[in-house]
Amino acid sequence: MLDRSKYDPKIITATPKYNYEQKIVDESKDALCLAVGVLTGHDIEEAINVIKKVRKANPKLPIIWGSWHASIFPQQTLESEHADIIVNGQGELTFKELVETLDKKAPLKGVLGSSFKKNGKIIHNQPRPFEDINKFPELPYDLIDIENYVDNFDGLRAMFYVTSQRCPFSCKYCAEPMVFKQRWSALSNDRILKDWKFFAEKHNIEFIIIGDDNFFIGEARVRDFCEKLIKMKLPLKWGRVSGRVRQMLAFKDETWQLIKDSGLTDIQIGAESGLQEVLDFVNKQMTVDEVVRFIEKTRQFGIKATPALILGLPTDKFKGVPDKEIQRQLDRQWNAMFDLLDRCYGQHCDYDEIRLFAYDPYPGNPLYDLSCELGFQAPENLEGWSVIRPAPWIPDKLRERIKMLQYFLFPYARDAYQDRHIKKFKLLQKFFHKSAQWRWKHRFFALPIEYKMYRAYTAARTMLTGKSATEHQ
Ligand code: B12
Ligand code: SF4
Repeated sequence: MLDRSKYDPKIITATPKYNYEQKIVDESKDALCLAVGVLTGHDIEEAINVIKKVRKANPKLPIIWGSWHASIFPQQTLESEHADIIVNGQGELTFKELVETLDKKAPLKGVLGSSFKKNGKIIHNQPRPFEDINKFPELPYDLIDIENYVDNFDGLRAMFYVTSQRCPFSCKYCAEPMVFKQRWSALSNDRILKDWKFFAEKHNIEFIIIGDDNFFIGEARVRDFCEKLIKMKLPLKWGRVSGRVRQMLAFKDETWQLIKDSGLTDIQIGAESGLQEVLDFVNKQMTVDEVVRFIEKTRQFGIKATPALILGLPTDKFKGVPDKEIQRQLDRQWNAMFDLLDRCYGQHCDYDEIRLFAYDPYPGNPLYDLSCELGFQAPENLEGWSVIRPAPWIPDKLRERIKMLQYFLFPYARDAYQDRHIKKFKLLQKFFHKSAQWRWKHRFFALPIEYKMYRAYTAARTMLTGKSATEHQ
């Protein structure tokens, strides 16, 4: 967004690939400002560590916080000594204006979408209206070393790409509606495909990982995109795309075929829960039956679907009831999850991945407010948010079971378990596969001896190879 004839912006990604802390400190010495983009959680600790070093090298340098955490907690973030200015919501125009204002040493009052500290007082400017992202200039890829951002996806050189900003829906566990007020804007298809051509031709990128909240908004947009992509015959595939069940089920079969023909490999969906009342409570706007139909649809077109499920989502049934009743609700969620998975995969465990999580109260949404009512202790300052605290109503035993399913049972139970898993110790692998399928079928999870064996086995491998258990999968 900055005028390159006046400013020399440096983009430094926090990656272990190079000593980014030192780079930031060095660049900050004669800079106009340091801006950090920080999610809630561990990012905060990392940012504070760097900022402390920067403050030593250049105590007067204005520090700007942008991205999710500062947008959800503008006041609390600015109460910290580690922040001078925050950007709330869409950052492009606000950041540009802040830099220009700082450069002119002009007052920050009136810079829409920002808040700042003056003589110890916190001042919140008015919000900035959400802007169509096609009005922003093309991304200046020359500012980064693209090789540092190339990922490996199933052996392919992969690049992360975002085609749209935000989401028009309002799930009750998500901060999007609070921060971005259900706005949505997508790049034109021509602009996206120009970037993809550049990646494929200039950087030999073979796979695009889509980072959008919700790629499949507007059937006409999707069709046009796929038709153009097919025509261009680019040597790349795309995937890891998030979609919503009900919206995609409404697509015509020809659209599904186009999506498949354009090289899409997989779609990620928030299946969330097997209990309809939970889906309704979190305003998911879909039914359990629709999830089952969605899995069938993707199977029909040879596209992989990755459902994500959450256990321990609180509802109004958790309020003012004894622990025994909460446990009963958790058991209902557990059983309904297996009922749903049986309907989806009872015949074939032909999934690539099932993602399962214990609910963590992330801030900025109605479910988080309910969590506080249910005894969740919210951190009182910026530093406190470095660690995501667990929901107090989810017992350790359930957390352990969730881990067992996520890391062991679901990966091993799938039909194609051997494709992804290491080829050695075949007998042991076969035993894991059979026991995982048996446990799923009988819903018997006590005495998880083979899970303990698996953990010992992956711990030994991690020690020998330095790779984590998830990397082995
Ligand atoms: C892709 C993605 C990932 C990727 C990559 C993450 C990364 N660090 O780049 C992966 C899979 C690794 C990931 C992991 C996690 N993610 Co994630 N992820 C996303 C996703 C889908 C897209 C991010 C993106 O690039 N958006 C597109 C850009 C354009 O939007 P943006 O990032 O919001 O940026 C705009 C503004 O926020 C602002 N802005 C952003 N940065 C900055 C910086 C400055 C200086 C300024 C001024 C402004 C500014 O301006 C931007 C342009 O308008 C978002 C949802 C979403 N759509 O944002 C969730 C999201 C960011 N993830 C989230 C979470 C919770 C996580 C995890 C903690 C999950 C987990 N439990 O492990 C981890 C944390 C990993 C980490 N610390 O980085 C939450 C964050 C909530 C929060 N309170 O912070 C989100 C919002 C999802 C959600 N709706 O709840 N994630
Ligand atoms: S969870 Fe996904 S679909 Fe729901 S509001 Fe958030 S981004 Fe939108």
